[in-house]
Amino acid sequence: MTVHNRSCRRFVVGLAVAALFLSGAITRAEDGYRLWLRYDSLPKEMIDAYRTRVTSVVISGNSATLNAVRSELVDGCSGLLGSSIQTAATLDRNGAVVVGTPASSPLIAGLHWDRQLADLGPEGFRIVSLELNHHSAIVVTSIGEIGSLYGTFYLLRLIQTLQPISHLDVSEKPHLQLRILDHWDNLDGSVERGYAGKSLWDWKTLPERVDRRLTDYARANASVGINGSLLNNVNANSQSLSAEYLIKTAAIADTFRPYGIHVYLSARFSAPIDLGGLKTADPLDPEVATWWKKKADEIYHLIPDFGGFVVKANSEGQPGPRTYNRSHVDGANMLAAALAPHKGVVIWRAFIYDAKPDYDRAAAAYDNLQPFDGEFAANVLLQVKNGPIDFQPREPFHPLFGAMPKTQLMPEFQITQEYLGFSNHLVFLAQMWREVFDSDTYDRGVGSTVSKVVDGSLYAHRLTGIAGVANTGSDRNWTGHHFAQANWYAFGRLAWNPDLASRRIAEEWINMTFTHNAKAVTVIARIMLESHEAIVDYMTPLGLHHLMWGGHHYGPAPWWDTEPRPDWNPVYYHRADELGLGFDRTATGSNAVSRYHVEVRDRFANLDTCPEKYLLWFHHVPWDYRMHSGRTMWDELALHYQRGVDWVRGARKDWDGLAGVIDNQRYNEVAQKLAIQERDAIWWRDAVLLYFQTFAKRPLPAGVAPPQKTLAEYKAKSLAW
Ligand code: GCV
Repeated sequence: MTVHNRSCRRFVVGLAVAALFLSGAITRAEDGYRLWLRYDSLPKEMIDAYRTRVTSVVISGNSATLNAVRSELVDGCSGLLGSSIQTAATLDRNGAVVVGTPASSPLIAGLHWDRQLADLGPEGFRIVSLELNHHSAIVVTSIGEIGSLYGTFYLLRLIQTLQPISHLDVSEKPHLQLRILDHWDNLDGSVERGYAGKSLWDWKTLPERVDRRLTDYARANASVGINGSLLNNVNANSQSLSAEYLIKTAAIADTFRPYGIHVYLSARFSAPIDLGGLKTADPLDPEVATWWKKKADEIYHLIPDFGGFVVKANSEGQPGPRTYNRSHVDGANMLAAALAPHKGVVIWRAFIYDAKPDYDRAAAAYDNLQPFDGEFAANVLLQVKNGPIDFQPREPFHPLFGAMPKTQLMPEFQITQEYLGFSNHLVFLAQMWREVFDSDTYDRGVGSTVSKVVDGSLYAHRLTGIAGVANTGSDRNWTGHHFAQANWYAFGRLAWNPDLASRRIAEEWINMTFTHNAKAVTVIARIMLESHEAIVDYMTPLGLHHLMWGGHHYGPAPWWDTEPRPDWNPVYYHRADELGLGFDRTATGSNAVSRYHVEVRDRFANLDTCPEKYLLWFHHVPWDYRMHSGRTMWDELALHYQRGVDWVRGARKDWDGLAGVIDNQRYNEVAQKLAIQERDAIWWRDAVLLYFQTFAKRPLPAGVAPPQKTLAEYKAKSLAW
């Protein structure tokens, strides 16, 4: 090719690309980066209904938050309505969206809504469609700028999900105060139990360079009301509290502040020794207390709205007050005293389990902490995992909920799928969290649900909160699996209101993220809403738990018995023998069931009344035990595994039917992940049933497919992810 030809071709290609851009034929990559904040044009037939209601944006004031509101609203409405929506200085036509606080906006001040807004608080908001200065308008307002931002996202969501906006009169406020994403991110950029790439925080280039992505992360969080980020792993490195790293953290906090997100840090209990050169970290040592007070002062000097410390103490090798023969209360309250003058909180994790001989891990956190009810300082929250073991596909609710009325408990959920197929399996976790929130603790009689414990209403608690272990990372689509984004979204929505229905959350998310096509929404919602039960079926049905391969926790290894601690081994949990299967946690066994209120205890402890979904959690059950279906336990177990596999096959078919409705890129990427999920579900069924069959010595019932490999083959190599 001659030089002339080459440059000629380049010119032609350039022209073609330019023409494509001008014609709008090149659209943005559908790589999932935009999450649920896509703002693509609504279906044509819907746009007109909104265009008359939204013609301009009126926002006075120029704070960082109000500027964020302005750009979100202008971008969002312009994109959704397919025409450029401009900001206007005054209300001079119909269809203005007026946003702000009574302090920032004279128009809003003139409404005299101060009392109602004060009741809703600085994060709550009102959205009202009304006549203002003889023009139709929508007012979005709060006494706090962050409330106005939340209201803005709420209004955008209404439009994104095709809800009517002509007669709005909405008042909302968060049910829980602290709504935090916990990042188990290490300073080297790795993420413990992270399956979506590296950490979002690039400690090497901070504070000079702050990735634009952090602003998008903050927008996504604010859009669902998440107001806190724990930046570092609870298996903490003291360096996170060093002067060098605090400056980096301050740069992140500055980026998050306009979006109402407070940063938190995991505090390693031995930091006074590691960083301060002290000889001890004994919480009752005055020098130690002084070190922490000075550290708190240093932090708040740099980050005035710092949230507080999260502490994993005396658990899985972490140091803590027990190292010095002090109690968890001694440790938590000492840190609380350092933070109290700055209005910071201590979030003390209840994930504490000892390895006493013959103890049951399911009772350990309760036994360690319940006796201290009422002794924690006012700015301490106890962070309790949803169940008593460790984020298993299904667990009964943690017995501490409903057992510490004088202590502020906040639940810890795991959004990242450590035990649920990493970022390969489609599972919508709202279903699982709903089950926890709806569980009745009976502490104040019938209806004392976990959600009432958590939102403070059962015990009239002042301080409330919730944490979710994040599933985000540097992957372009943030979460590795497009559907894992739904779990981030659902966590935020439930943190705002733990009583929301999973279906509503799923349908919102699908409309915002994938499609408005009604048939497709129905299909996708069904897949999502059934997915949790299905993963339980092919991983750990009937109350089985912790059957995962040691260490990485991907795939089955019920035979595993080589971990240094008995309670890290699957054999500890399933207790299979020739007689039957399951962990006897009744009075004839560990009696961990006695930690629940009598009504719950009696129901779980009785073989006839124990819900079958928890059967093998609480009972060692004979292989021939008759289940409610009339089948034997062995047959029922095997059929659950088969049902899980069948479900994945069905979901694949359903997804295939969406070709052409979902953009190619995301359609194909999800289809590929579903293929992996089917492979894994079969592997789970076969490996677990073959292994348990060596004890049960019974054939597989009709309807269960024969295994694809031998037990020896399954034992030889773990599933790859
Ligand atoms: C951060 C489980 C996980 C650990 C995690 C721990 C915790 O044990 O496997 O990676 O450590 O929970 O919640 O502290």
